[in-house]
Amino acid sequence: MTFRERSDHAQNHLARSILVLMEQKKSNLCVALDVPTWEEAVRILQEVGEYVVVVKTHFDTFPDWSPARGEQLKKLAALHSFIIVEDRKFGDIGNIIKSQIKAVFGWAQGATMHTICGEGSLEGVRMAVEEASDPSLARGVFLVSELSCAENLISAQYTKKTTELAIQYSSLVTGLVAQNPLLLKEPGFVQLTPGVSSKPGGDNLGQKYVTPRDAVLLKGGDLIVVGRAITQSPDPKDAARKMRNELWNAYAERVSDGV
Ligand code: UP6
Repeated sequence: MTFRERSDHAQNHLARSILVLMEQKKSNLCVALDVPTWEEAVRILQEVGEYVVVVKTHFDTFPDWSPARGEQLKKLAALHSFIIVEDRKFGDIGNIIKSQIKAVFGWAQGATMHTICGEGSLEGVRMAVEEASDPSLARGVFLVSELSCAENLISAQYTKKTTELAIQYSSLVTGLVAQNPLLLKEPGFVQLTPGVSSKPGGDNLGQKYVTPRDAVLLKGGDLIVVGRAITQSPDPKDAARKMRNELWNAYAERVSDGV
């Protein structure tokens, strides 16, 4: 199915928005905005904004983060038509997740979270969405169900339970952070797949990379996260353009194969 067709199956508003935007921009690229300074972050966004559907942040890595930075991000998102997802990977009890997600929803439409605290944490998300400043805005969470790094501690049972939670809370859940096609029978979810670079391999801290093509065709990724392969390239704009084309071609191949 195409992303457009899948958007009709989405129970979560943010999933629907992302699936529609991917088709509009002909892009399934999410850039991980992992750069050392805010100035660099803004410069990169101005260069790559047109090629990306989602910008993934780690706001707590910016030493001078403030709510004003969030407002600036929102303006850039409106200008270049992208969606902001904060990759804080929250993992606390529902009462705390509620406050954390509510704060992030001031400037981001999506956030990532672990499911280690179970159902209560998703009930916290429900309250955060209901209490957010503009509840009509599309918002949602990605559940971390698998990780890209070597020897991580997530078990098959944990992944299975996380997939079940995604289905149980499908109005709040945008998709899964995953390395395998876990939600093939649930086309309304978006699979966010990191660990991608033009050259397979990894870094010296356990990160593992596959090629853009393998991320889409073997791992079942819909929205593919690329960080350093773009942000540390000598020409981030050109790297983003090439990555967008490569990922979109792989998606087109997948659709034509009927997957
Ligand atoms: N990320 C992973 N692997 C996961 C989940 N999230 O790498 O399983 C995130 C990292 C980083 C980005 O937090 O922001 O994706 C990958 O960056 P890179 O492409 O520079 O390695």
